[in-house]
Amino acid sequence: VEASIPEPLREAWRKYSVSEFGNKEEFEKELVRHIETTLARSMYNCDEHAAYSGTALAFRDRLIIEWNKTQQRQTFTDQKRVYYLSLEFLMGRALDNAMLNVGMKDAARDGLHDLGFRVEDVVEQEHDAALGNGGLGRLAACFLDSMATLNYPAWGYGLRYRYGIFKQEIVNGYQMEVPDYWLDNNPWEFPRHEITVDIQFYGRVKNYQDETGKIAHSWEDGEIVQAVAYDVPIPGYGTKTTNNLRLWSSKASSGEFDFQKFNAGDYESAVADQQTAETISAVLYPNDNLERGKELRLKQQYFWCAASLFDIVRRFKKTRRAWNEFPDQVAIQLNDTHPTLAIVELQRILLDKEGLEWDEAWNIVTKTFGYTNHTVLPEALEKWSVPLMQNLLPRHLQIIYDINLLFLQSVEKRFPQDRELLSRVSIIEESHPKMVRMAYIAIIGSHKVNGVAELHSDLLKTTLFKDFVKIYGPDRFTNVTNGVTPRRWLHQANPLLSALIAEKLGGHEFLTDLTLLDKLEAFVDDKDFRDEWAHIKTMNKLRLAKFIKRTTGHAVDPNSLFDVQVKRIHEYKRQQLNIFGVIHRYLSIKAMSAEEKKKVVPRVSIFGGKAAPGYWMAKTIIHLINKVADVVNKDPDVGNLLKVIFIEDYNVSKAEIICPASDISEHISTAGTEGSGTSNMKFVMNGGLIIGTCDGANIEITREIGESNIFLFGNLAEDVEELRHRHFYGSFKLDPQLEKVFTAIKGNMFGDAADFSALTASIEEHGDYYLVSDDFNSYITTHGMVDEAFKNKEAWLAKSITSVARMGFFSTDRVINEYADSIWNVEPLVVKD
Ligand code: BZD
Repeated sequence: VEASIPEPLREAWRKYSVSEFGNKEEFEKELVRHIETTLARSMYNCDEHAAYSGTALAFRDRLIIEWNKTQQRQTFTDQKRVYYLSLEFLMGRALDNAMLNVGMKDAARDGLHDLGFRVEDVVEQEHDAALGNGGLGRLAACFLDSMATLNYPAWGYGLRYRYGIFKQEIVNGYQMEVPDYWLDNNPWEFPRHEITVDIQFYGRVKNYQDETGKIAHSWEDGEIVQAVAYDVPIPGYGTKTTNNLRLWSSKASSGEFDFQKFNAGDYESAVADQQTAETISAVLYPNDNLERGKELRLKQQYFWCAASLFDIVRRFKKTRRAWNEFPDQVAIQLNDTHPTLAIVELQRILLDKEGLEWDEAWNIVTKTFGYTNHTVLPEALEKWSVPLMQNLLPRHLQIIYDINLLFLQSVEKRFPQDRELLSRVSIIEESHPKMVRMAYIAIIGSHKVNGVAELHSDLLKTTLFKDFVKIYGPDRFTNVTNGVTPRRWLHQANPLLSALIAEKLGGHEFLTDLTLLDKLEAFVDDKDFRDEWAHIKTMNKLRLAKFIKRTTGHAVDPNSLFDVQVKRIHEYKRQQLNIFGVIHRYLSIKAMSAEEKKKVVPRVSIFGGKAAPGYWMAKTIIHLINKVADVVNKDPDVGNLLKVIFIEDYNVSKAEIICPASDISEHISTAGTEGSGTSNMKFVMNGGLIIGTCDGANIEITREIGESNIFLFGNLAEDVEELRHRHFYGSFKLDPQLEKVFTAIKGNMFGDAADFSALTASIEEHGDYYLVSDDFNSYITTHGMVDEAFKNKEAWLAKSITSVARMGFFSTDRVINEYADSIWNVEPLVVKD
């Protein structure tokens, strides 16, 4: 609906148009106004939480003013936009980020101080927005930051889950899951109750002849659920651009249907329908890298794709352009296969609603979409059962069959008589029941497919998607190595280091051109600089030590070597390798004489991460870590030489404290299994060194920072298959040092050995799929080298500084520019003041 104010009246609007606060006093005025009126509090009952809400509202006003202007600008210039479709946006906290991005943190700090608050405490009041599982969701959040900072006209589209990723509690060493209800008092979203889309499910397809005599299809009956838009402003750093993240919430449609139910006195059943509708956006699925084929998940996917596509098409139609211009105006990026139905939905809209011919429609579709793959793990590849899809989305299944038919015909023409090839690349897997392979739709329906690190993209081309490379040629497949936003992961998480770098480089320009970090190398030998660098690491370790003391009760010594592994718990990420290594270290220390102990480098092994609630083996790993901690931390033979800490409920805001405080962090996945990894980048950017396998982005990090600045170990990806084969068909021999570790576990050293038997058996008896035993020796030896290196403080510092100086490549700004140039073909919209 157009609701524009007529030109003669606009002068009054302009005169009274809201302006944003520009200094400390104006900020204070806004803060007090919000506390006293919006929140109905006063100076007599204003606690830190109210101060947080007031501050957030003041900044929110600022953001929305710029958001409005940005949207007007983007509409006015009418250039191509990017739409990033992701089921997950792991945003973390927004306030600190907003203050830093708009450059008003100092004003806020001083203003809050005048009114009796510390900005650090106020920032702490915010609940993390945790609409994601791990790397994939956090990558989407970093992308939003970079797209806004680089002034790209870009929107994110996602789901507004009522419950984000669960909160993890550790009870007697076991993980417990508690729901994360986060929406009360969330100041960062704007409900757009006027922006709604009706979404259809179930029903049937009717074929009819249209006016021209052609057979057409319409999808009829079934259920309607309403999608309501909630907008979250995304401020760029040091720019006026404030982009939009649109999250859809589900609601019962207020249509004829339930109206009748209410009228017929069927009140309870009408309310129940309402709740069923609201269930769609109720909860984020907590599995990472595992597909379970639940109908509600498919409903979520379609609900979100259909609402987003409707919105995008509506915006395009306002421009009154011809349909063939759609791909010149719209680029849609699929964050993994979760939004693959968007491809089918756009084809359906063009065919059934807009009346285009198949070929013309399909040409538009394939030019519009790009698909990013994040994993080669077979258990993570999305497949949906044909009967399920037939029932929920009957018209979409028809279209999928048509896409498949035309695709297979074209393959058959190019590779006649290759039945094997046809069955391998068919979208439909001929199993019982038949399954729809979503990745194949995503490949066939996109113009570019990318992996997230070089090794990963190579593996896609030579294994999973090999046949498609043969069919389409290599150009459809490309690599865009991941990154992280330096605004959150350096400037916000590590203000001391950011300030020191700015002092040396003469300003904060490196935050928007991270390659400028290379200028730091000139100071590697500067004594004062090195001292300050070392001092900052100590301060950050102290901050983490305080946090650990407060949350776990354990005192850790900041002079120890802090060894960190924080990420989702997964067998392929091999936290079990790490904890077995810790046990090995523990046994070695216990066997030492007092003299020998004097040479030991004291270590704190820090773990954090959630296990998917149904992933038993991952939960067993958490249990073992906690049991080992119980024993080690109170063993007087060990004292400060080894501490084991499990940080409960690892999330984005905890990562901001943990990353700057590590000496060494662990990125030790079985070679060839980790798509990229992104915490590896965060740790190195903060002056920590890493121990890692030749996997994912570790390889490119090594190339950038130099082999002498990283501790690599373990078998290579190219050897994995052969080793696995040998485990099964040859003889399996447990590594002798690992055997000692297992003997300790089986002797009940860490509680009832039966609790851990699945874990040891997976290695000894079930083929050691993740090569823990094969890599154990190399892992232990390399940790010995880490200890030796840490003793030489000066050499360690040089490695730390040099590595940071060479991390410029891993900014998401570089990543986004690559997507923009090679996949999206969009230009930034630069803003003049
Ligand atoms: O994506 C991760 C990969 O495992 C990392 O190697 C990579 O760095 C990041 C970013 O590209 N994948 C995920 O985090 N995947 C999920 O969280 C996920 C969630 C739901 C369903 C399937 C996977």
